Amino acid sequence: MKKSVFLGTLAFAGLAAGAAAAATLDDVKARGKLNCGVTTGLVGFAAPDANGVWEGFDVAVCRAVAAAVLGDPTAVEFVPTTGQTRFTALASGEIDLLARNTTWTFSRDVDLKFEFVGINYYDGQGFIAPRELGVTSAKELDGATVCIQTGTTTELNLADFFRSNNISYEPVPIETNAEAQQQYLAGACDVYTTDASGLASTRATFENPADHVILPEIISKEPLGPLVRHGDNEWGDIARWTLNALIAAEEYGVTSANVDELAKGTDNPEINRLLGTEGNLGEMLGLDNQWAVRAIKAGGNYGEVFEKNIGENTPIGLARGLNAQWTDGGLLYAPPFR
Ligand SMILES: N[C@@H](CCC(=O)N[C@@H](CS)C(=O)NCC(=O)O)C(=O)O
Repeated sequence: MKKSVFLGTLAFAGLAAGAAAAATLDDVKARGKLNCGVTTGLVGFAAPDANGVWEGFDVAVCRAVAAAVLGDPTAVEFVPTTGQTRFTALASGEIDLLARNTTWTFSRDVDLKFEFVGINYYDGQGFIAPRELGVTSAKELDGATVCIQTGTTTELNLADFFRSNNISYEPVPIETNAEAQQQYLAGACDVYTTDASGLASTRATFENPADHVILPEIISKEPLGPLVRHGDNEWGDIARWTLNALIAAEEYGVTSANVDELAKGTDNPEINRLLGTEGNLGEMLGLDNQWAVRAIKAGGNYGEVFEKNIGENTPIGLARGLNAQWTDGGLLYAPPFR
């Protein structure tokens, strides 16, 4: 008797979990739009262009997911979030996906109950200072005022770094990157600290970028990646494998230019499974077999997205570094498409 009640409860819990698991995909399809959380603006990563159209390296993740799920990379409602508001926006269901240079940490994953679906940029925290200050190392910053975005890992790492080096600082808390930029340029703080990619982006918008130096210390690991709510594994799978599809596409030489041609079939079984001419991976995701073709066409493979938005030929000027493919000495490594 007891046993059957117990089993009944389990069966019910199973059904409830099944219903929850389908929720985000169904919601997105019913709405016809993906609600994607991004920054309030970080050039190269996420910012509206002159026509108000969002573009950037993180924006590309939103567009690829929208293309995979809805067949339209423009079917995205971009929701600007700050370091403080991003997690509430995701937890409350205001957004379906957060793609906003967010560091994958234990407590965000486990305690805040999110699911990081991968890493789209391996980063670390750095410092920028006016050249005229003559500082050559972060260890010389004893007593400095430091502009810092609240609600970030940056805040916590800064405290750790100064404490372990036995030096002191005065934080100047700010909410957005735009505010940081303004305060820093106005001299409200001696230095600005954030993810090194954010520093490169910020410096690129300065009138005289060469008047500012990025100090040599990288004081933390900041694996940045998109995340979804914990507990909706079906939706998490879609986001995870869309990002993996962009990474794998680069590894296999599938680009926005040749994807249509390769989607007719190739001699490479992995490419065929990725592009849906062999197997039924799309169906396993609850999508169709062209999902990855559409994701890749949206903004190109990972390498194309990188080069177009933040690469060495853009004002941001970031080298691939750790973000090169594993076959090129980097850390990018998509699990097998099989
Ligand atoms: N990766 C860190 C920091 C993220 C962060 O807030 N970065 C800043 C500077 S790179 C940013 O995105 N600012 C854009 C904005 O203010 O909307 C975290 O996850 O806590």
